[in-house]
Amino acid sequence: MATTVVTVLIAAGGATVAHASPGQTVVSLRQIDAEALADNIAGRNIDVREVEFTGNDVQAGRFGGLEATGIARGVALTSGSVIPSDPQSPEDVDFTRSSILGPNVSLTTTGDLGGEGSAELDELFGSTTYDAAVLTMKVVPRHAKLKLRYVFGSEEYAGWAERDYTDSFAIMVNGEPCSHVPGTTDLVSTSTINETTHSEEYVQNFAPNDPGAGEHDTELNGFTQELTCEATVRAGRVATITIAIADTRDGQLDSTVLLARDGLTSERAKGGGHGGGGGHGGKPTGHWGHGHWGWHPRAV
Ligand SMILES: [Ca+2]
Ligand SMILES: [Ca+2]
Ligand SMILES: [Ca+2]
Repeated sequence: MATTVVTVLIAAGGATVAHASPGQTVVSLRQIDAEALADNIAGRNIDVREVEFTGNDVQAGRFGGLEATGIARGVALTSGSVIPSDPQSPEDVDFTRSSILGPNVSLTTTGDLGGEGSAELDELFGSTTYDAAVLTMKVVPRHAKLKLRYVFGSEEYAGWAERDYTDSFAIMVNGEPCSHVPGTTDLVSTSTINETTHSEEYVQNFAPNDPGAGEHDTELNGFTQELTCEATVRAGRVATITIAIADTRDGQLDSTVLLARDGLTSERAKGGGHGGGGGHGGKPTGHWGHGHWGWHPRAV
């Protein structure tokens, strides 16, 4: 059995940080609550009313020091773990290292948590999902335009995405997906933004068989440029924002979304137009099915 040497540091504020590059921090829902996540994301002209998180506590947290990803501070949701495992803990057997903290030491970072998928993502992507992390926020925006800044990243970037292991991710506003590849109605995923498709939106962080060659100080094998979800809502009325991410086909190789601190904002719609980013491109997904869960070994 391989032996892993892990350096454990106690950061200011008592947060346990292991295997992180200097200046990088993350605290999971083991230490803070879902309201703290919503407060971190909520920016100008947004009033948070209700917050709910579904998933394992290690699948969501607040991070700092990740300038390398384009989003230095904010909230991460992942199909693995945002925190490294505690080597002393008998509980932390389903994951090893953080899906976000740098550097990129492995091309196969996995939290295989045995968690349920998301029926909504199953339907959107047409395949069964596992280890879903879902943050739902009811907010009151001051104006009719809603924006949310994010970066999507994944361990599936290093060969598996091309073999149909496209993990599932969506940001929805009042049930309408808005996490589109810029200028299209395609949902952002490893299949729609990668080395060959919309490569202008893609940042690769590895060389084959040599993760240490990645220039960006994060565990993510690849990630998108900063993207913005834009939706048109009713000013002064409650809007429901759902951010969901999950593994597809099996529970392995983490996919992660980083949401910018103060990145959820509301603005006046300009010139009476719809701003081009409104959610008029698709049909509401109103049907909720039953999630399935389980996992299958993958040779990695
Ligand atoms: Ca990695
Ligand atoms: Ca997983
Ligand atoms: Ca995966």
